Amino acid sequence: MNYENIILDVNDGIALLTFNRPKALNALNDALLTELSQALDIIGSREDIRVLVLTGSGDKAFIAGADISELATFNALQGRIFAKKGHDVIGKLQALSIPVIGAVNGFALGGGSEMALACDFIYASENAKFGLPEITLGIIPGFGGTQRLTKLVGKNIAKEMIFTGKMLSAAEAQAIGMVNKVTTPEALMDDVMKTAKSIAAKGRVSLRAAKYAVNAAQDVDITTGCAIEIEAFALCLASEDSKEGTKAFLEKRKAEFNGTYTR
Ligand code: CO8
Repeated sequence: MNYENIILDVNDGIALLTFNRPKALNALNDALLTELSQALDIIGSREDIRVLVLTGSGDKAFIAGADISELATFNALQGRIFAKKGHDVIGKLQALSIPVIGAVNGFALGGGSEMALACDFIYASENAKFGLPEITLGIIPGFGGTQRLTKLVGKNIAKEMIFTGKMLSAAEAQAIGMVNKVTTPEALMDDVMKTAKSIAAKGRVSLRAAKYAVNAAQDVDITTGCAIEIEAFALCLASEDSKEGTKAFLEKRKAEFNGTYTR
């Protein structure tokens, strides 16, 4: 499929999706969100894709937010429709059953931080900047930032970031738990791909079950979460991968997971 605002490459089970509007620092316009939604449908339906990595084109930005030139023309109803579209697409990203890594290579502001927050985890380059500066535009985060940031870092830190609109360095974002690892810009993609390859070599069923159970921890009480974990654990035992993983250990060799859902 040909895209104008994103680039999708798949190699060895790893999909690399690059936001590609470098002249606008990869800002999210309506057309980009439509293409992203289509690409996520394709990624979600392809059994050969084990991990998704998101990054921005150029060396300056991951995503500098929603496209302000588009935003400036919206009335309240158009704003509602656009916010809903962003929520639907970012919700689709979060709901992917495969692991998603955000490779944040520069500005991740507004909708850019909100996109990154829907990834399973984030690696960032030293020049990355995170923030929800919407308040400086007289609006508030509209692609899930008030919710996902608050759940991740707690309400007081989220409120300070949202009320002030201030930017955080990659190191500051790591200190509050938004970022797992900070690297040099040159090392970012190598580091992300190394982790992506390590994950892609694991069992597909157990990865899916692990993501499902950890995501549940965000939304349900501990009793329900533990019940979900028990069922997800049991499901793993119905996979070829669990047979291969335990057999390989006992035979003192590396497991070769074939990723099948069936037994
Ligand atoms: N939208 C559109 N264009 C942008 C955006 C953006 N978010 N960010 C940068 N650009 C464009 C600039 O206009 C400029 O274009 P041109 O060269 O044609 O003048 C080009 O990218 C380069 O940008 P700068 O010259 O500004 O580069 P600097 O290095 O000086 O500054 C910054 C970089 C700090 C990132 C600066 O560009 C900036 O502050 N950008 C805006 C950041 C921002 O406020 N983001 C939040 C947007 S609102 C949002 O995300 C809401 C999400 C929910 C929406 C819900 C919908 C209803």
